[in-house]
Amino acid sequence: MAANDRAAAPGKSGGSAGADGLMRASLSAVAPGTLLRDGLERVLRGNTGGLIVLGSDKTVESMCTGGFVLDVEFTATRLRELCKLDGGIVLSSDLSKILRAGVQLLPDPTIPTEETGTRHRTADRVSKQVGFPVVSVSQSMRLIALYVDGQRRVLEDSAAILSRANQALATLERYKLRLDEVAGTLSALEIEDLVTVRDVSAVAQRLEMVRRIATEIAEYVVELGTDGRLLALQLDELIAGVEPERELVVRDYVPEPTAKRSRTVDEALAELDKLSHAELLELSTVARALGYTGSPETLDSAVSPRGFRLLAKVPRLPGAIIDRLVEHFGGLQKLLAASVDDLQTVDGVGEARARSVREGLSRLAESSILE
Ligand code: 3AT
Ligand code: 3AT
Ligand code: MN
Repeated sequence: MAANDRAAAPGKSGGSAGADGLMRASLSAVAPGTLLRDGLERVLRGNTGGLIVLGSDKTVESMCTGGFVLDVEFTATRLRELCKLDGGIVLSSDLSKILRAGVQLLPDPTIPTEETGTRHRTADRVSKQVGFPVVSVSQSMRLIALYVDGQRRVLEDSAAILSRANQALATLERYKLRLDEVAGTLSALEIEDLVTVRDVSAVAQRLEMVRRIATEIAEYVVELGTDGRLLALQLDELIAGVEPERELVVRDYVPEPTAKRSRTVDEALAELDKLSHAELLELSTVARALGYTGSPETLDSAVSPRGFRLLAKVPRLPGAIIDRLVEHFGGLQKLLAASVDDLQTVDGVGEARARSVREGLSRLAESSILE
């Protein structure tokens, strides 16, 4: 995003984005680097205070009294000047225009609010009633707050957010190192056919931990706008391939359905996602999320991968072919034992591709020997 870009409009609650999605979109609309944020910082420095509704529709219109109808292009300096007036400001839903200024907003007074001060009570109620985000700039407390869907977020300066983000990034780096270790061990055990449920659970656990801290950092990136560009690059580099790897591990190991238990790949991924922080630290609960029985003996029982994860490491092998290879051979060990001729019996695998699979797997086997 270029500096002083107009941010994408956040829209309003009740849409498909969901409550968290609207908060994220709203934070992005007021992030550093946007015209709106520039305007809000000017209002803050000007010390006039402000009350700004980020969108307009019939409901917003019906609660506006007094003030002026403007319908002019949004600029940061106009916002600052208009905040010198008493009352609120209404922007168009795409944030491109200032529609009204100096209006008294009259939201439904029965909507509960915990805020104090007429400005902040109004901001809270209007956002709840109309669904559009509302920003208040407090004159007495000198801060900018965003009201979205019943939540209030104070906008912090980038230095404070960056210091927390960098701590999270250092944690992510440590988690990622550990993940690479256990994933490497799993590959080696897979080649030797010595995998236990414990090894799989350890990798699933580490993947999930990395994913969670990465999600946290991604939220800082949104809040930081243009101040978060470097952070975004570091994050992308650290988590490249983590999300696909998570799915591949599950596809490799989700147990075959039995009369008693069955779990699809999507269900297992959702179960992993649902684990609380404490549950994630227990390998037996992670194993249960994957679809295994969670007893202590289970962790030591032997399992074999289907082969999706290692086949995905073979260069230039399309997903559809990987699926057919796994379906045809039924497991990694059979794939490792297959000759070029065997491989060619699979639909869509010609001689060249069979050779590249054969060589790719052999190379993986050599590089993954256990130390
Ligand atoms: P001044 O002439 O500047 O005193 P004003 O009409 O310009 O009056 P403001 O919009 O600046 O008024 O509001 C000043 C304060 O008046 C803000 C708030 O503490 C109080 N106030 C305004 N409307 C209400 C209300 N409906 N209920 C309670 N307090 C109100
Ligand atoms: P500060 O933290 O002091 O900025 P506050 O919640 O204490 O905010 P005040 O009662 O001091 O708010 O009112 C300050 C201004 O807020 C007065 C007016 O310009 C604006 N304001 C308050 N209520 C409304 C409203 N219903 N519609 C439009 N503007 C309002
Ligand atoms: Mn006040």
